[in-house]
Amino acid sequence: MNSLALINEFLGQPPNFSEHGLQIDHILEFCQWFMGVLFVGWSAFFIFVLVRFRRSRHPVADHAGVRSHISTHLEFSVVMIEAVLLIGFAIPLWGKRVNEFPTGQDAILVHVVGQQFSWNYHLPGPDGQFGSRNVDLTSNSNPLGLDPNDPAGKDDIVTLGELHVPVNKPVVIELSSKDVIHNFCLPSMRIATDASPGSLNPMWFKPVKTGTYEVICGQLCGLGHYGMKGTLVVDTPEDYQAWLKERAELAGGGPSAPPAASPAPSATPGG
Ligand SMILES: [Cu+2]
Repeated sequence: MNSLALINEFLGQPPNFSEHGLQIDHILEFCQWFMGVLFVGWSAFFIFVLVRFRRSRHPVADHAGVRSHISTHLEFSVVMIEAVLLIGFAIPLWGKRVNEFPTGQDAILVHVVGQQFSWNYHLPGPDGQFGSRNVDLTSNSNPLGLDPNDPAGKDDIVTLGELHVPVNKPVVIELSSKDVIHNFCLPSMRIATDASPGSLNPMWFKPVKTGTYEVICGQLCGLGHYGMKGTLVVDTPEDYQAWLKERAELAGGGPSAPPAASPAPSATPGG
């Protein structure tokens, strides 16, 4: 982490391992310091007023009030700094996240489906095409309801709990949910998006370092919410290909067998 990110670190923020994360950290760190300065300033002013205008010294109220304009200037400065933060930094960064989705062959596309209380991952397999899903086909051995009659879905990879992605490649995730609203949160990648039933919510990030990182659910989604954790493994390109091959072999059960590579999802709280 950036050595200047003292407050971020103090508040327990894990180190950043995504390409865009440093910009978010800078804004956060600046906001923390700015709020700290405002807190100390306003607190000092409050104590000063309590002492300076105490009853024993001012038994009669002064109805004219403050004549100096210093507080107006101070408040205007605070508004200006906040406007610069919002218009100059936060909105452009947000605009880049939502408008500049990576396209083309380089990007990895993964469908992530939340459920109480785990994360399912759906990858297109060697053909690069996602098989269609039908909620009526959902079962313990077919957690995402993959249509066994769709040829595009024959080689699809479905895993539970652990997702692998290659390092230094943009990863686009399309999120949905089987039950309630969850939130696919990758603290180390500085990104999180809601997973809502009935809609496909996109998000993207670019991991810049190999390693194993935590996936958490960022929405209070039920009794087992605290245990709704997953793992994101950022691999070297070789390790990623090996993982893909291994999962594809496990999934390749023939036309009649939908991918059943993952264990049955636990529907019990805390599972
Ligand atoms: Cu959840």
